This record gives sequence, C-alpha cells and structure tokens, in this order.
Amino acid sequence: MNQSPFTMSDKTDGPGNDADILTKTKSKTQRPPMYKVMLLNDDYTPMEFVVHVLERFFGLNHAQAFDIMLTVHKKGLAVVGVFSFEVAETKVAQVMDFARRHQHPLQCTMEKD
Ligand code: TYC
Repeated sequence: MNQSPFTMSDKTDGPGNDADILTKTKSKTQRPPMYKVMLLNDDYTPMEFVVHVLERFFGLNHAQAFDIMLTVHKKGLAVVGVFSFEVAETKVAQVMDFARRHQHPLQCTMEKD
C-alpha cells in the first residue's frame, strides 16, 4: 500500500506541512548524555568481593548487591547504574583500582546509555 490518501492540493500547505516547519523555533530541553556502568563476569573474582564492591561504590544494600552479583555471574554482565559521564568514569576507576589492589581480575566498564 504505497498510495497516499491525500490529493495534491492537500499537500501544498496546511498543518503539518513544510511552511509550518520553517517558522518553528527549536525548543527542546537539552539533557546531558547518561552512561551505563557495567560489571563483567570472570571465573576468579570471589562472589563476596563483588558484593562488597557493589555495596561500597554503588551504595547498594546487601540484598541488592547480591542480586546484581548473581545476575553478572549467570548472564555475563549487568548494568549496575546509570550516571553522568564524570560520575560513571569515577566509579569505573574506583572499581578497577580496588580490584587491581586486591589482585582480582574483575572488570568494570561504561557505555553511553
Ligand atoms: N563468577 C565468579 C565466581 O564464580 C563471581 C563473579 C560475579 C565474578 C560477578 C565477577 O562481576 C563478577 N567466583
């Protein structure tokens, strides 16, 4: 079905046609881009360590932290939170540094939401 239900005269002008668009002013509110912070599974980092990381750096309670840890363990990764670029970058750096200092291979990454 590629035939327009409108006649040519309907298309020349009127609501929703080109003449209207030319007079419109951009008025959309600009929001900053947000970033997902994700935890990746591995075979070596202890489950309790991951739970501790989630409590310590993401302000989750024990049950929430345990749930997300299990999701990562079973599915391979999970989104831990969504933050501004600067906050996401800081969380990733904090987790990566903490894991490295404890000699665990835990990986934390971010990507645009
Ligand atoms: N798979 C790990 C284990 O069995 C646990 C784990 C969970 C590791 C989440 C990383 O992001 C992670 N010990």
